[in-house]
Amino acid sequence: MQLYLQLLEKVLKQGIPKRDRTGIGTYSLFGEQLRIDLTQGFPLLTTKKLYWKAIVYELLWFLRGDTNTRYLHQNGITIWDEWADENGNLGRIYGAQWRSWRGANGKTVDQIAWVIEQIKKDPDSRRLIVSAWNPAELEQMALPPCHVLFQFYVHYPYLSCKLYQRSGDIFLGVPFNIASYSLLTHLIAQVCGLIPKEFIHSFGDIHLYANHVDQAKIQLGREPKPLPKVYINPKLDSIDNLSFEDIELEGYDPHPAIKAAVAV
Ligand code: THF
Repeated sequence: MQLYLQLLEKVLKQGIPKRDRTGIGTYSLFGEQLRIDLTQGFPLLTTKKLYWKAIVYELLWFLRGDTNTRYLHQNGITIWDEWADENGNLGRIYGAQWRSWRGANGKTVDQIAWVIEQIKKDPDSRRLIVSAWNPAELEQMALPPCHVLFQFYVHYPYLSCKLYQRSGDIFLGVPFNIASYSLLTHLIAQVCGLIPKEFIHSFGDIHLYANHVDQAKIQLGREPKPLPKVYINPKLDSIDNLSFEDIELEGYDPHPAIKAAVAV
């Protein structure tokens, strides 16, 4: 994950001071991109310990079409609590848009089922897209989507994925986002009979919060370790049968976690 560390250093050194919605203040760059080779190991940061269980359950939660923190809580995950209302609801965020986008005449679109079907039926399609950015429903979301749109690309027997992220919290969120979409690429590849190849991560505003600067420097002083590997149950044939046990992480031996406060 040298690429991530290089980008972290670049944002730290070249980011422009910028005010933001949360009032904390950031150092920010616009239009950066990471191109991650998924055949060289799984891109889970080794220079600090990431909470893998939270990454997996959050993705399973999106894929269930769920937008209430209950399921996350049942699995001990609290990363969405700051934005939820008193009943744990987050409104029409990722899960709702991925699995039941509301269209005209009350018709809903299951974008995940659709994109899997298209990858199988028409792998050369240039429309293998899932969008969480639904302008008509932004006001019904606790937080407008940060990871806005992703596209798959089949170069048989490989599958690649590109994500456009409008806003990226480089110290806290981005390592989660990289792992989450890399895992999604592994999962979609498995159910489509393909091999994960590249994850390309494009950013709009990528920023380091002013209260994460010391943590970023600690991390940059650490030596990366060999990447872990992820194995998906080879019998998994549908995204709707997916469970935590279908995903196995092997060989993750990171440096210790580094605490940082999340900006709300
Ligand atoms: N808002 C901000 N400011 N940053 C984000 O990364 C972010 N998200 C989601 C929505 N809004 C965001 C929420 N995802 C953590 C990780 C991911 C989150 C929110 C918080 C976090 O605090 N991680 C800690 C420890 C987690 C734990 O142990 O419970 C970490 O050290 O990684 C990004 O999409």
